[in-house]
Amino acid sequence: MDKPSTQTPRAEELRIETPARKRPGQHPASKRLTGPTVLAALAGVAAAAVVLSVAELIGAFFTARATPVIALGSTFIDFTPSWLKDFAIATFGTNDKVALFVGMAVTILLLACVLGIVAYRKWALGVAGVLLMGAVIVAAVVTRSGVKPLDAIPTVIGTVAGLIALRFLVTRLWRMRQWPDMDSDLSAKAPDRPVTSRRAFFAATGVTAAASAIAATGGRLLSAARSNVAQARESLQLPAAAKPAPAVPAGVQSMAPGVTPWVTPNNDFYRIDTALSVPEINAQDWELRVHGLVDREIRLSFQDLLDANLIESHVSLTCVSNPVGGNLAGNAKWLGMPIRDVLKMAGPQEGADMVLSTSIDGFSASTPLEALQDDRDAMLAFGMNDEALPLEHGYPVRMVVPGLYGFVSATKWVVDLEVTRFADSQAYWTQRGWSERGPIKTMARVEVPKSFAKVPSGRVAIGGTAWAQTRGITKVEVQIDNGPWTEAVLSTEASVVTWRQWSFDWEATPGPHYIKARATDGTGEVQTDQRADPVPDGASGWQSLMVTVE
Ligand SMILES: Nc1nc2c(c(=O)[nH]1)N[C@H]1C(S)=C(S)[C@@H](COP(=O)(O)O)O[C@H]1N2
Ligand SMILES: [Mo]
Repeated sequence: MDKPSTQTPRAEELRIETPARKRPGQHPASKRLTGPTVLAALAGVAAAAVVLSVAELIGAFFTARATPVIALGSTFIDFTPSWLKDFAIATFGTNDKVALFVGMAVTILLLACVLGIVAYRKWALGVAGVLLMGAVIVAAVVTRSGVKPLDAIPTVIGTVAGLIALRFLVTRLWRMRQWPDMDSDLSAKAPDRPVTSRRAFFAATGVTAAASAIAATGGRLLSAARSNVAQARESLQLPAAAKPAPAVPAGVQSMAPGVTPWVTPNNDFYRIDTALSVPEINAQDWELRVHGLVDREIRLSFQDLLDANLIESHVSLTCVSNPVGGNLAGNAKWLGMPIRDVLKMAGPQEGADMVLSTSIDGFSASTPLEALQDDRDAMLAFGMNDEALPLEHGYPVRMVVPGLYGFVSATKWVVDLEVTRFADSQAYWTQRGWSERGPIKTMARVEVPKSFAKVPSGRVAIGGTAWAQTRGITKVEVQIDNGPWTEAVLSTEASVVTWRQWSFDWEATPGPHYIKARATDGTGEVQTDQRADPVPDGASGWQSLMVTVE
């Protein structure tokens, strides 16, 4: 590609010196589209692709969370104010990560364009810009939790490669002397350089882009090949529980067709976390450190867990970000070791009232010590619905604490339990404006018919799911328009830590109608109609939906 400056330009490169292209005063849009600024921006984008893809390729040999895109995204997530997180979840649901990646791609693209243009106009300034970007990425990488300083190597190599690519492309732009509006500064810069054609520039850019694509794909394949965590998970044999889950009674499923299955299959279980790349932990390497206000600091291996007195039970998890009527809740059968037993081994000291659990990627949750010791059977779970915990749900080990929203209890990829006090430490979301405690609020959800559905008149089955973990559901009532609150038929209750389904037969008459539902928990308390946003400690209010009967 590259030619020494003494070589005469090839014929194809001379072809561009046609009068049509040089005629002054003729500035058709097509010409401006391939003007120097646009091409310089393109060079910047190609160079950025080199930075990211080379880092991805080299990164296959380092911690996955340390690649530039993941580290930048994760850092962004950590600095996301709670209103924005709330907005992202409300707007994009569990696609919030896709939205983040799209936002990042646009930002990186714009920055790359600017840096390309700057480098073309003033190379030294461009270099400074690229190095600054590299430094920002390195900072994002090395400040990730559980990431080692050496994990900065992929970014450093990527940045150097990006600079070389940028130089390679920008040099070609400088050598193009046919710009009609080239300023004198630039003409002075390249008085005796050979002329390069647009075609040569595009070829160089194409080669750069193709090389990036190959590097990125290679990096992906290489990291997949090097990771055997997924395979190890597949082949894990779950031991039997000393206290198996009670058989699920008949009749837990709502009689209304279309209501969500009572047990949520693993693949359909909602996923909420701050992890942009799912942490991959080898069960053999996993260790749980229990420390803080304890008599004895202890360390637990995965084998210790397998050998423990295991319990198994159905527990429904709920996310604090779930809006009224939302679906950030699921019910599964969990297998694990009671956290009570772990704490007993360590011996919590007088004055402790909280356990701060931390995941390998730095997320943390503050759970009342009490909730981990009482008979609700909080556990360190490694089995979910008769399978090893899926990677996205915390493999190899997560916490499951009945009755508390996930953000203060359900730490996935958990590696550290610090026995402490609410007065002394704060968890991840508490530092971002959410509550320090999160008991689950009583909630009735209408699942059929759907909001704004058109239904035929006559008998219509209304149905859904209600929850108030650890208190249980004793009543669900339905109100049509402004009529009386009428009791729905409750499905069988499996336990107070699982959700409970319900159904209601409605004689529907033509026209628009409003359906409302509310639940009563085991303490006799009726679900509040006081509307509250998810921030800081969970949404409340009655779900109300409109349907049209035809
Ligand atoms: N490591 C880690 N664990 C985490 C989170 C997280 O961001 N990181 N999010 C919590 C929240 S807010 C919820 S609601 C539950 C969701 O668990 P699930 O994804 O298995 O449904 O995980 C909790 N555990
Ligand atoms: Mo959550």
